[in-house]
Amino acid sequence: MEGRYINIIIPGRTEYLTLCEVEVDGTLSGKSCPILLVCSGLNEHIMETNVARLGQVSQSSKYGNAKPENAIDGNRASNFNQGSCACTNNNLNPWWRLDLLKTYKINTVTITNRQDCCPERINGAEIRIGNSLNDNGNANPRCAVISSIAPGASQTFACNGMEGRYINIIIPGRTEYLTLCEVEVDETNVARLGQVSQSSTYGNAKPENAIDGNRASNYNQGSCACTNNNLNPWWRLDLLKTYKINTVTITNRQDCCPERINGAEIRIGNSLNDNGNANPRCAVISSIAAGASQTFACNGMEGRYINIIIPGRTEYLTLCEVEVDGTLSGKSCPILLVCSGLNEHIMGFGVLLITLMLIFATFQRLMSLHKHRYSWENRIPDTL
Ligand SMILES: [Ca+2]
Ligand SMILES: [Ca+2]
Repeated sequence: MEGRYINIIIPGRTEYLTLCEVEVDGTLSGKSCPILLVCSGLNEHIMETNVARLGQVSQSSKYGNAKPENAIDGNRASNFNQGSCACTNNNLNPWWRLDLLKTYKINTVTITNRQDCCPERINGAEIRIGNSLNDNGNANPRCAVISSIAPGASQTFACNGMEGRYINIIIPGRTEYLTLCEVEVDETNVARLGQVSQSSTYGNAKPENAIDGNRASNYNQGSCACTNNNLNPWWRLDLLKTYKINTVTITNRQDCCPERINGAEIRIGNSLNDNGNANPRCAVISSIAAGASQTFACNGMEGRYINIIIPGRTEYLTLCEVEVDGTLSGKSCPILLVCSGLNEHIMGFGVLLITLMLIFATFQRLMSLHKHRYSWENRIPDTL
């Protein structure tokens, strides 16, 4: 059922209406793509969290009605006349800024370019991420320089966990219009979807403290997991399903003994042999500076379990935060990419039709080959 309003009413009766929680599972209307729906049915995690829409936006100037909010309205419509693109005037160094109101770890920024005119205007634009408002936020560290984006296309830029409250897009050193039809920002930490355990627990430093979304690294802040001083101490995250792991980010304790983490190994796999510590190794941690967060690339290693173990040593294992960037395995949907790129109802349906026609044509061809061979094999004895 489609609708903007969801009412719950007790009709025809004088009554108290008490609702302890109302949760709604739905998708935005008018943006649907038949193939997208098929794929999103396969994989609920393929759609990563877009935190952009939680923020507030501004831009250096506004062309007509092309307000900055149009770039976070959840609509990738890329024809300017559809009214879903933000656009500045033709100014020097035009910029657009998203204020996420608090600091996020940004994995990717996806930008949808205008389709109906002048896609080259975006060329050279920079994505800046950080916590400073110096130069309106344009002086923050740079995630990417956009060389070009095809007309109407959505391109994703990896920012590898850069942290910041502000995300700016600026065209530096040029008098230009800055047009953004949609900006999506993903902060994905699948660790928080899992369940955790560890070889032993020191005091109240329970394993959950390493996935509480808080990197606070002073032990007394109560956000670090810690084992007792045991041989081969380990911590395990069970993601409940198999994921392809891109990176694991570990935050080390700040106020004492950062060297305890040295030599710890990150293990990823589906086996619980030796509590999961026998799974393939993603990395050996040589050291992490006190209070620092270090990211280890696991290049798509697959597994349900992520273990961190200090092998061959009696030690405390202290983890102030473990963040995992990954996607659900075996459910990847290439059609989704095609479809989300086109993102129009009719185009999506067109792709579906073409796909069905191709499958049908292939089937027909196979059948005719099979028939041909069958009749040929039968005919040989006759002709001989
Ligand atoms: Ca938009
Ligand atoms: Ca923590």
